[in-house]
Amino acid sequence: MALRIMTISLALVGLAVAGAALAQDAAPTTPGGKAVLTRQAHYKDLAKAFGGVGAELRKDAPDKAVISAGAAMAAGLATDLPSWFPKGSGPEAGVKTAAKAEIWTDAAGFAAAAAKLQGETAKLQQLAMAGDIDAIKAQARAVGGACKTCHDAYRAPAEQH
Ligand code: ASC
Repeated sequence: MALRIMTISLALVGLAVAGAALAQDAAPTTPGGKAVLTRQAHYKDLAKAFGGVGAELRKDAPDKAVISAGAAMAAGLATDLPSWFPKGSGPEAGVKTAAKAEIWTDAAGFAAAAAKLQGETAKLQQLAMAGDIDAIKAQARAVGGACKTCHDAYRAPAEQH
């Protein structure tokens, strides 16, 4: 009897935990929460565009048209990137986000990091159109460096996402 009640209690606790997890993953309704999801979708597009360039560069005969298209997409997204961080879309948004508070408390530093990405992706786009694969590869590394510099300072480590 006691065991049975305990089993039922444990099952209820399990349901409550699952319910809380569901509640946390439910679509956000606040502007900040919505902005987090929009931002994450933009970053997926950016990773796909830049990742596509990298994948093409690793081929024996990279397709310059594919590289140019990916570089143009990445440069366009980088231009928009500062608008993905409205106030209220940080750790206080109430949804899971890796965006650190420093994005807003160190707004000048973040703006500089975004400008760096814009410069490096614009350069990648130009070199992609020029078509020298070795130069494009070197510049792709510079873009990756701009991603990393910003992530190191302004994005929480993966285990905290
Ligand atoms: C990518 C991607 C990133 C960056 C980063 C560079 O392709 O999705 O977040 O490059 O890994 O350090």
